[in-house]
Formats: sequence, C-alpha cells, structure tokens
Amino acid sequence: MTRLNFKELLKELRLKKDTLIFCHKNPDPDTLGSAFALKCVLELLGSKACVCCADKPNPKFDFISSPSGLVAPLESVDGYERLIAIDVGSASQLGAYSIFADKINLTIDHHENSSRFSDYYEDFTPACAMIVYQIAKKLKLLKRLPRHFFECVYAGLSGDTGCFKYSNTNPSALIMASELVVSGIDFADINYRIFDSKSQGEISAIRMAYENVVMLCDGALAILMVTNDTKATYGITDDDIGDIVNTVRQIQGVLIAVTMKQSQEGDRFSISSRANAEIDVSALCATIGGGGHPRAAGATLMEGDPESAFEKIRTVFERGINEYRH
Ligand SMILES: [Mn+2]
Repeated sequence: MTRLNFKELLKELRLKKDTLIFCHKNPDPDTLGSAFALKCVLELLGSKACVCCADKPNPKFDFISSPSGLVAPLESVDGYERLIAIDVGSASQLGAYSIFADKINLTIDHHENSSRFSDYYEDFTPACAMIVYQIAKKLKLLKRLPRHFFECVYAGLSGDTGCFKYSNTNPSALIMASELVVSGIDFADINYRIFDSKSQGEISAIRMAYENVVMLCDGALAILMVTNDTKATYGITDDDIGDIVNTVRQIQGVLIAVTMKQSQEGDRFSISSRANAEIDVSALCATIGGGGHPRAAGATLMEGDPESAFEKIRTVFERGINEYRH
C-alpha cells in the first residue's frame, strides 16, 4: 500500500466517484462523525457518497447519521467506484465487513500502533474528524458546507478527546473546537447526547460494573468481565455496555481499566482497555493481536471459556502494571 501525502489525498478526493465510506465496528462518534462529514465534502465535490458500518450504532448517535442514515447491511460492494475506510485502524476493525477489506481503495486514519493499514495516516491527531475538517478547509469548502458537517466534526473531535478531557487533547484540537463553536452549532447539546445522557439500560450497566469489577495489583488494575449471563441477569444489551470501560476507569487508584465483553455467540471476548498513567495499553493489546491508542486500546480474544479468558487478560495487563512500577 502506497502512502499518500495530504496533497495527493486531496487530489484523490476531488475525483468524482460513486463512493461508499466504511466506519469501524462498534461505531463511536469519531468514526461516524468523520464518515458523515466526509460524505458532505464528497457530495459538495460532485460525488455520490454513502456510509456503512458492520454494526448498528447506539441510537444516541443517530443525530450524526441522520437524516440519510447508514446503508442497509451489505452483501456486496459492486457498483461503487470508490471504497473509503475512515478511522479504521486495521482490516479486523471492519468487523463483519472485513470481507471487503481487499477492495478498499483509500483509508484515512489516526490510530497509532495500527497495522499501518492506512493510505493517509496522521500520528498524534486526536480525532479522525480533524483530518476531514482540514480537508474541507484546504479545499476552501467550509463556507458552503451544511451545519450538519460541523456537527459531525465536533461530535468526532469531542468524542475521541472525551469532551476535551483526555491527554490527547492538544492545542490544534482546541483551536479547531473554537472554530466549530464559531460556526454556530449547538455543542452543548452534542456533548450532552454523547456523554451525559444515559438510557435505563446504561444506568443498569453502571450498577453491574460496580458490583462485578475485580480489583487486582493492589487496586491498580481493574478488570470487568461481562458474560452473556451477566447481561441477562442485569437486563442489559451490548449497546448499554459500549462505554462501560470509562466507568471502571473512574475508580480511584486504577492505572489500567479493562473490560471483557463476551460475544453473543459466546466464542470470544471483546477487550477494551484504558490507561490512567503513562502505560501504553495499545502495546499490551498488540500482544494479543489488538491495537489502538497509547491510553485507549482494544483487542478480540478468541476464547469461549470465561475463566481462561480472564486469566489470559489478567496476565497481559498485570505485566503492564509491573513494568510500569519497576
Ligand atoms: Mn478515532
């Protein structure tokens, strides 16, 4: 795969093509916001564009995908002239759509330690949505783009910086945020929707997290295992636990928070991890085939038995704590 520079990226995007944009699985505001913002840009440039994702987004992110919405589940990608993946760090991050990975023409990403899946890649850019905003700015499209474009970029930027609270928040993120605020969007409403509004199920999930979290390494490592039995007991869905690692991360003294979510088929666990200190969890996740950002990373563990899955994950992250302490 040849790497593009920013100029070459702009040149490619200017070509009028019927385009399908891929988000990563378990979509978050950045992948959705980047994809729908890019759709606005491509449409203004005269291309047709639509967005797809292997997983159904949490309904609270509907304001990002509306009014056009995501395309219905895909059987084939025939008929599209250009396939773009955005905020997708590796082929496996396409989830069920990884079957189309070889057909993707262009990838735009910002994940460190990823499998360098990307044609256009920016290290240390807090959110992929920032890249899309820079594209629009460079092409001098900002004045002609709809309000929805600015809402999408803000959702991505705010989403990936934890509402400008995470350590990845840098001066460029804040400068861009101020430009987005000037554009007149209702940023308070966007932040409320992403961070502060919780469904009954999400509230039950928080209770489940506090009741089931396992504290290790004298409280420095917190692991929450969510099996299908746990979900049934608390009456919660996968949507309700999408963000639950952040609840575990709030416990004082925790250096690494980990969640392990069993798949509906029961054959694997999806692992999410967050670091509260200078511990590179993406490197730890890479040892089990995952990746992400230094302080926020994940992996998929193919393991049906919860107890042996727990032991494997415990070993990986205990090593991280021990190395940090020595
Ligand atoms: Mn992102």
